Amino acid sequence: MRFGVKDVLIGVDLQYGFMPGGNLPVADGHAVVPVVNRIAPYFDNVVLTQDWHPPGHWSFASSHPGRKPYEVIRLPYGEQVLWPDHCVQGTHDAELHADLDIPHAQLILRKGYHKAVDSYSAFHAADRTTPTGLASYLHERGITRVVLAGLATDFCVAWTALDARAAGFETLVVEDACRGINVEGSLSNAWDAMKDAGVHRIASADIG
Ligand code: VGL
Ligand code: ZN
Repeated sequence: MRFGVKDVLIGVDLQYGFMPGGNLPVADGHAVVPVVNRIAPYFDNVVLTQDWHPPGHWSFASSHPGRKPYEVIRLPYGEQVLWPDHCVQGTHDAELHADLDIPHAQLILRKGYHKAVDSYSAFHAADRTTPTGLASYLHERGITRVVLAGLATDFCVAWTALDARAAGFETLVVEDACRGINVEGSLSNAWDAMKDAGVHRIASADIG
């Protein structure tokens, strides 16, 4: 597969916080870094996202007395999985992995900075209404197709993929360039939802 000026690779949350040793580690998460490095040069356009929470963010279990990480609670905008404190603004945990080698990345998009609402998706916060501006940015640049890689498959990658479809982009997920968290079946649910929305599943070996 070949890509051109109307395509963008979005590298999702390739941060220490989601790698082994981080605060919200995704099993084998670091293994996607060389895969993303290999495919990135085939793209004219690359955007990287960065989960970027203020201290005391409402998605943190520590912000809800008596609650533990990975429990689910109801917040005004819906169900919220509670996470360990992670990717706090300005900390090492929030930094992009130093082995990422994508100097031609054009935009680093931060998300999750509103204290009372999570943002798995790079397009909208979890209230489904507060936008990040990414859809306008991509549309204005004439981009029609979004290719996704990164962490975690079942949260930030999947929600970004579903929003990309809703915003009218053709959407591909590079399966082996992603890893999942998988809380209570979330990984297979995410693939089902992406399939139903018309998201295509490809392999990194298809690119080049
Ligand atoms: C993510 C949980 C909480 C992700 C971010 O990047 O998938 N997951 N914050
Ligand atoms: Zn987060």
